[in-house]
This record gives sequence, C-alpha cells and structure tokens, in this order.
Amino acid sequence: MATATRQTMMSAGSQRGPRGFTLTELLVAAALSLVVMAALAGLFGLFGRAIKQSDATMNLGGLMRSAAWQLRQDLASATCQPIPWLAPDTSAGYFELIEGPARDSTYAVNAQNQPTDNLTADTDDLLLFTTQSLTGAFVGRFDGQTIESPYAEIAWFCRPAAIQPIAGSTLYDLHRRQLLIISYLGRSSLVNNALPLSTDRAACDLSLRSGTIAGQGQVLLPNSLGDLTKREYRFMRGGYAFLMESGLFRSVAAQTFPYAFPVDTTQHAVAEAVLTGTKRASEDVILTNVIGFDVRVFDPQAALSADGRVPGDPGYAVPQAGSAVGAYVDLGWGGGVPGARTDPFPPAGKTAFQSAGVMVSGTNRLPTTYDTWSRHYEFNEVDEDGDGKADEGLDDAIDTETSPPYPVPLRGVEVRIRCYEPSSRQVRQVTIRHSFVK
Ligand SMILES: [Ca+2]
Ligand SMILES: [Ca+2]
Ligand SMILES: [Ca+2]
Ligand SMILES: [Ca+2]
Repeated sequence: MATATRQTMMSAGSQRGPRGFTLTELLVAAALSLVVMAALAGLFGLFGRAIKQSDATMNLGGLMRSAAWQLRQDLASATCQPIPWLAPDTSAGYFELIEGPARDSTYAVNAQNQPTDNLTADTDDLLLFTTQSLTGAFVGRFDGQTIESPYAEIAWFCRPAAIQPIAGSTLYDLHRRQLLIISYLGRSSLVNNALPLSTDRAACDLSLRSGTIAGQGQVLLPNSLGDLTKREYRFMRGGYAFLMESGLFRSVAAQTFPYAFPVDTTQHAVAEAVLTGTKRASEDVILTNVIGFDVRVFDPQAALSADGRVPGDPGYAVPQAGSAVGAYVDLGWGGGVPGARTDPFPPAGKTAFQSAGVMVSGTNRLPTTYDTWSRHYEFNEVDEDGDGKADEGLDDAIDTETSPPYPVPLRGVEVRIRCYEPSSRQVRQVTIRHSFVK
C-alpha cells in the first residue's frame, strides 16, 4: 500500500502540474536574496551617509552664515570710524586689528595656487572694537543677573579647540567675547561704583578695567566708551586678577605702554580671554572646526599682479606699472620693522599697509596692529617716549611723543572664515567685507 502510494505520487509528480522547489533551488534563491539585501543595505547605508553629510554641510553652512551675519552687524555698527587719532572725551570707543604673524601665504601651495594642506590657514588675527546694537540691546550676565546695554566691546579671535578630531591638524574655535559697556552700574551694593577684585570676570559680561580708589585699594571699574579709547583700559589689558569657578584667582599680567594684547606661544589670544568653567564654557564660541580666520585691510594702493594675485599671495609677482590697484591685504605684508615716528609715512617705495608701520613711541613698537589710538597720551603727563619731557604738544610728529602704529585711515576690512566639516571632509569659506567709507 505504501509502495503503491509512493508510485502514485511519483507518477503524479512526473506529470505536468504544480511542482515544489528542490533544496538546491531554495538555497540558491536564499543566497541570491541575501546578495540583493546586502546590496540594498549597502545602498541605503550610502544614501544615509550622503544625507547625513549633506545635513552636516547644510548645518555648517547655516552656522557660518549666522557667524558672518553677526560679524557684519558688529562691523556695520562700530562706534567709530577707524581714523586715528581719537579723543577719549568724544566717547568714540575704539577699533583695533592685530595681524598675527601667520599668513595664508605662510603655507605651501600647489601649481594652482591652492593650499596643499587645506586644514591650515591664517588663524592668529584678532579684531577688537566697540559697537552698538541695532537690533535691541546687547544682553549679558553680571552678579547672577541679566544686564543690558546698547553698547559693547567685542573681541573676535580663535583659540585651539579642546578636542582635536583629526591627527596632525589643529582645528580652532572662533570666539566672540561680548562685554557690555555700562559706565555707571547704579547698584547700592557697590561703593564708588567699584567692583571688588574678586569679581568673577569669566562670569561677568562687563567691560572692566583695574583701578585704585583711596580706602578701597585695587578695584575693578566699569568702562565708558571714552575709557575704551585708551588702550590700557581695553579687554585683557588691565593687569587684573579674577576669581574662577574653582575658587582660584587667575591673573592677567599688568602691562606697560603700549599695552599689547596678550597672546600665547602660538600667537593666539591667551587662554584667559575665553569663557571657562562648567557654567559658561564655550558660551562665547560662535563657530567650531575653524581652520581660517584671516583678517585683511583694504590697501587702495596695492597693485595686483597680472594674473590677479594680491600682494602677499603665494606666487605674487610685482606687477608692471599701470596695473589694477586696490586690494585686501594682510597688514604689514611687506615685512620689515616699523619706522621712526619722525620719518615720512608711508616710507618711500611702500604703501602704508605694506610697511611695518611706525614705532609708537621712542623705540616702542607693537606687534603688527592697526589702532585708532588716543590723544590722551599727549597730555597724560606721562613721558611715553622716555626723552625726559612729557607732553610737548600735538602740532606735528616732532612735537608728539607717541604715534598710532599706522597713522592713516582704514577704509575697509575683509575677514575670511574657513571651516572644516569632519564627516563630509569638506572645507567651506565665507568672506565678509566691510567698507568704513560712507
Ligand atoms: Ca595672521
Ligand atoms: Ca591676516
Ligand atoms: Ca604723554
Ligand atoms: Ca616725552
């Protein structure tokens, strides 16, 4: 019976009609579908990565646009025209630009004039100035409370990031430290409008200077716009100590004329310039993964080379007479040393911003800096040039005892911000140009 049944089934199976799959066929089909699924998974993975990368790129683009917008706002609302000298009693504030020694041209380029190492550019420039908020008041923190002012002292600069995701390259954080200008605080807890030295400067968004008051000793005093015209009262110049979250004091060394902005061994702003501590760390960071913050000045006499290269660019060749002039260049791109205060300026054969500028008093010089300077050095009863006589007059360079490092107006600035997007390995740049000529 069993044999008969099997024969029946076999004869039925040998007839034309529905038939099952053999084990081999099933295995082949399963293997094929696995291959297809693997391919699909790979495709989706690729797609997902591409989406993630374009997300990251779009995100970076948005962040760079908003940083650029902020810098444009700050520059457009600067409280003064960058035309030396300024008088403190006109409450004009100040404008200071520091060209750190690194230049884009410091780095190797290929035949197409492109940097061979995209991750390295000029990051050691600093921009410091006073500005007015056109879109509501600036907001900051002081004494655990919110404070507001229409005016602020702003510092834009880079510092190396705490975590470096790419071996062999340094990524930077771009900081925008905003210190409110409120010259009278009006707090009943303050004697003589003075803050104690133990004020936590890192948690206090006020523009302050150190000072001495009889009976109170060394104190911190809030700056007015006029105070800030004087270099010695500006951000990081005060020679002050401040209390950190840890309870330890951190001090910024006292400086003497001409009050250079304090930089570290890599020529970037000292670590004390940034917000730290668990409560506020990175609050002043406006962009991360920055590989370029290159500030340039407009030189109306700078002659472009025949192929359009700007003075200071790699491969720049001194052009023939009659070539196009006017370009954004690194301040002091021609190198050399500052000239004597009494020498003609600009020096023969050089444009003002090609030159290294002027000694600011006697043989005192600043690192390459553009500054609106202050007239008060000429009647502060201090002998800045050390010739034994203080303040002889303002009639000409022979009578004055100090000089702005570049005693010429600044017509415009250009800032190139370059960022690296690690997940897509893309480099993006945004260029901000601002003309001070109205
Ligand atoms: Ca530089
Ligand atoms: Ca520069
Ligand atoms: Ca003086
Ligand atoms: Ca003198």
